[in-house]
Amino acid sequence: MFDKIKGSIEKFSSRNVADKEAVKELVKDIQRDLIRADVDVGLVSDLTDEIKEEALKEDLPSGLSRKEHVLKIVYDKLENLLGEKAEVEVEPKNILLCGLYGAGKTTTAGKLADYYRKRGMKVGLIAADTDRPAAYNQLKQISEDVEAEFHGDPDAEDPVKVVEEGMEKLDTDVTIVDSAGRDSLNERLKQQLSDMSDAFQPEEKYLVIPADIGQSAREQAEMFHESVGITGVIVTKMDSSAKGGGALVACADSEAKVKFIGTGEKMGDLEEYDPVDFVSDMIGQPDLESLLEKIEEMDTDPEALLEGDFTMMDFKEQIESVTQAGVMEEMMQQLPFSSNKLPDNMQDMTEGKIENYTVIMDSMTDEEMKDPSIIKGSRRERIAKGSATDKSEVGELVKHFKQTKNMMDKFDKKSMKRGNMKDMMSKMGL
Ligand SMILES: Nc1nc2c(ncn2[C@@H]2O[C@H](COP(=O)(O)OP(=O)(O)OP(=O)(O)O)[C@@H](O)[C@H]2O)c(=O)[nH]1
Ligand SMILES: [Mg+2]
Repeated sequence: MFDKIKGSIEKFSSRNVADKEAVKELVKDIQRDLIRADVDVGLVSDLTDEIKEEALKEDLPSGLSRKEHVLKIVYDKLENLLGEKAEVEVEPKNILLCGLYGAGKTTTAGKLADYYRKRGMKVGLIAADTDRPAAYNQLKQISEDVEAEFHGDPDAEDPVKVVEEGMEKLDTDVTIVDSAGRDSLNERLKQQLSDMSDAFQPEEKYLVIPADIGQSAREQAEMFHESVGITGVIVTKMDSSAKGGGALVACADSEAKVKFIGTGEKMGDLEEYDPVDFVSDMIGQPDLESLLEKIEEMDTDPEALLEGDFTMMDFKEQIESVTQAGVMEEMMQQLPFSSNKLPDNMQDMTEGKIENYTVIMDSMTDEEMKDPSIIKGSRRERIAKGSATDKSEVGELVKHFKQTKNMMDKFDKKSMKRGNMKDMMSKMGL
């Protein structure tokens, strides 16, 4: 789903104008992408209606282009659809895994053990799937792979007894119980999970579900939530199913929240769930970065913006370094993509504009260079006259400076001063 939406957004971004037609097409594309990922049709329809309405009807916030405005709306709506980021505390706890046949419980038990061990916890695994004879060996092997302590009994028939023995034997910070699967959540499974819970007193009860069940994840999550009291969901096989998006959205729409996702068969293939990551990846990091900077800037007091480290003097130096010996062209050539993916304010840095900026800054007083926020009214007029430019160009430069400053204050100032644009670009993930 995420790859597909990314493609649709890229298609929209590469258009010259974000007119009604372009927005309509983007909405149609996203609609198709979401439905293919098995996202509930009702949710898709609500989401795309909202995007269309807000993207076309709302007044444009000043400082944002129509295209940026649309992207921001899409960003917000998708993030909303995908629910909340997981809060995962690394602290001693008992974790009980449950779920239906083949969901990925045993593999996930190993992945969680690996996750907590790498974060300094002493971990133990308990093999409480007494139904399937091979389950014991599978978990034993996994615990050796991830260097976790292990307890199990290949001949045991009562999983509760195995759990109790395991708790006696293991002296671990994080203890994880792998339970048996079923075709469905029947009375026997409910009873077994409830008895194990009573003995084990787990802080976390995670339901493991595979991505390929798509939107029916919602029903399953709610059923387990009601009868077992799960504290979260782990969605596995995100790497091998096109329906992962549908499963994540379905869980976000339920009472049970996604905590981790499984992204492969290896023990390291477990990630904390973070919708922002997915969405940033879809929109494209450089676009998103400049977009969020702009929005942040609009919400901020302009005076406060100028108090940071990066000054107009630095800006001038930086601009001058860019004009030297075609640094700009060289930089563009080294980038792994076409210039239309650059943040707007970089893309606009044509040679002519850079020259103009230099002339305008030459007409500013030291006081104005130190604190460009005072450049208003008559000062702006004087500078425009002195540099034979237009008042609007002076305003544009100040705005451009603020945007750049906002961005620069996040990065290493020294490398900026050296005019090391490449370094800066790599820091921005460009
Ligand atoms: N590609 C991929 N495969 C996974 C992932 N998680 C688990 N698997 C595979 O899914 C299959 C079933 O995994 P198990 O961990 O045995 O599932 P289970 O829920 O314990 O199964 P039962 O105990 O039989 O109910 C195995 O072949 C795993 O390698 C994942 O995130 N990605
Ligand atoms: Mg298993």
